[in-house]
Amino acid sequence: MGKLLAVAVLGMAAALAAERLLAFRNRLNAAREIDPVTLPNCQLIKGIERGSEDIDILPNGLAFISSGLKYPGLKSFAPDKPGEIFLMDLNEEKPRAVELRISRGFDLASFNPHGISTYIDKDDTVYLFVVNHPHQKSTVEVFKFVEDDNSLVHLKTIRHDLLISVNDIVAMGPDSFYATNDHYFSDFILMFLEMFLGLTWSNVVYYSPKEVKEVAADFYSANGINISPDKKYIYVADILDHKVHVMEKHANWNLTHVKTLQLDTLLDNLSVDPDTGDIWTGCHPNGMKLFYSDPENLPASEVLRIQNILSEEPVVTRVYADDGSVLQGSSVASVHGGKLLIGTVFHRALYCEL
Ligand SMILES: [Ca+2]
Ligand SMILES: [Ca+2]
Repeated sequence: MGKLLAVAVLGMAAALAAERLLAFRNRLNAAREIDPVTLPNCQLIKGIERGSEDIDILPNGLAFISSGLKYPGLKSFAPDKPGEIFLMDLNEEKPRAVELRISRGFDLASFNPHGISTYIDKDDTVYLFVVNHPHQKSTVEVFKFVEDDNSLVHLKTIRHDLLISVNDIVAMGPDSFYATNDHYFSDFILMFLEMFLGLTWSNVVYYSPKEVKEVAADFYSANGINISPDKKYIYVADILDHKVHVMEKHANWNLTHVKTLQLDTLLDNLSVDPDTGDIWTGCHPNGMKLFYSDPENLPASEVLRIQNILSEEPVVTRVYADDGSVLQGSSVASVHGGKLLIGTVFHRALYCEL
């Protein structure tokens, strides 16, 4: 009888593990191969070789690019080098990426930049918010951008118990923002278990010096976050659920769910075209390839444009797709005046004229 029970328990455990493995493979879209979509006028950006995870473009065409992310479980081409912020002026005939100098007093050695967001104050001061992972923790760094000097002046480091495993942010004021926590845990093994078990413990947090609170919850893994041009709606990408959530923003900063758009790809960061309101996203068609990063089977890139997300029938267009031979692991796509920048988690970046 004892042996029968042992076999039954083992059998159930094996069946559960197999079921979880299958669900996990589906979350990662592990079976998906892509059809390429090419764009005629693209070139790789010189000087960006080890990531361009997030890109934010000011209305005047200046683009900020975060580079050099070290993220648990993902590849890095320069694991010992600190991260950087690049600037690109899209008004130039042939835009170049220039590394921004960061003011003294900030710990550059542990700089590990991830999601970014810009905010322009009433006095035209430009603030750059950067998710940072010094020593694999999560902080939000607030910088002032000094254009004449191509530099960033560090203003403050924000830490909070609710900012656990921050992926991206969208600035709401000079010292307030919404942030996504892509996991409940920040420890790599626990993060992996959280994903493997399919727990929906990821959330969105609102931060201001006066109040910090969870404003949306129950995501598999909330990743990119951005805001509609009329400032009424917040968009959240759930990377492991292959969805974009539209949330309504209220006066008390709470968010309520409006609608969900289901896609067939792992959506990373979300950008919004300020002129049209279209959402542009950098996506990972197959998350398994991103984690394995096998030189024989490279992680692909995919850029989607979502038009009229609030309408009954939003239009989703695959603008660009590559099997990884040009660009591996696209995480962001941002547009300005007919120009498109595509960034990646740990690889290069692409500049295209549309
Ligand atoms: Ca961002
Ligand atoms: Ca991201």
